[in-house]
Amino acid sequence: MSASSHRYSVLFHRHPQNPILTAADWPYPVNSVFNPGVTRLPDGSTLLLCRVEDRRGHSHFCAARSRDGIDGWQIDPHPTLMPDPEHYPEEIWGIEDPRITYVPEMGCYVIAYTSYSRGGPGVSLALTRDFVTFERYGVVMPPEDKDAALFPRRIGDYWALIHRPVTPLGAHMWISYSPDLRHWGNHRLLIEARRGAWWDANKIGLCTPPIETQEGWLIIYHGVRQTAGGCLYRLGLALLDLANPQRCLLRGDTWIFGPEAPYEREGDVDNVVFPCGYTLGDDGDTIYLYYGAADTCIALATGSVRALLDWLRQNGRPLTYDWRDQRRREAEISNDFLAHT
Ligand code: BMA
Repeated sequence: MSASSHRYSVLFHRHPQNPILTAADWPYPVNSVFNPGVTRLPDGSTLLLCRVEDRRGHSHFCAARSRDGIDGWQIDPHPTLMPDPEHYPEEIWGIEDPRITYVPEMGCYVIAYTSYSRGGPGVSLALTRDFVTFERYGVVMPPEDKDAALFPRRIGDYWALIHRPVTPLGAHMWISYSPDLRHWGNHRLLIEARRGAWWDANKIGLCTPPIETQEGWLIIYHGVRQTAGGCLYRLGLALLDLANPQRCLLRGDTWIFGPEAPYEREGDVDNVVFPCGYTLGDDGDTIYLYYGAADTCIALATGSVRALLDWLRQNGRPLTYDWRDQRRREAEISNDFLAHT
């Protein structure tokens, strides 16, 4: 056995300047900044659409732009997108955790975010071309649902969205389809939370939008382990079939990134790493993963898409969901849901 096989591989490296953004950087008073949506703009610069929490506990979004995605951030002097509860009552307690997908066919960015109201968290969509003006599509997945992102192109004729509804049987990842981004159906169970002692037992959710590779859609997801000392948010990997993303080809058993650094261990919510977006370097392989740390600040870790795929090939296991099996699980979940309501 080689020396290296005694250790788990390190797939993401924390940036030495972490945390790269905190509330102290903000041009107006805020409690915390975390869980940013991310995109690379046409000029190569990086835009973070940060979740900003005020001292009421409500969140809005504020854009921060940087030429190299590491420092020199230009932060909008005022909130970029505020909740609009007068027209969108589902946003009365704020908007959270944006995930940005650039959609070439539409020539715009589609932001999937959590709209939070008395009904609980739901999934809303907003479209923008410039991160200055936004067109809201309203709620597309009613509460309780969150952790959603759109695929960048149609699958066949339909847009596809990954999201995480909560049912009495657990908080699993689902995929749904739409002809127009407004009407959603053909809901399919995609990846289940495991049970018991697993790091990703009971509650999982998508992190960044799916990453298109030649081998499939690379998925980074979070698993939530509930312990006597609170929750632990960690990250794992899966791979979906390129042509038919409701087929999960591989899923890793172990987590690949978790709270270790002091700014991840301690904050408003301890022990959380929560990425909502990434950029790819000019080499097409380096992945810059931006994440909220302990619901308090924003940090960056870098890795290699090729290395993530190699790791999955070596450590992932095929989910041999056959179609009937998946149908059976979906029936179980809806029966259980009905039994509890
Ligand atoms: C999740 C989301 C995230 C948050 C995380 C840890 O449910 O609300 O916004 O970072 O919990 O508190």
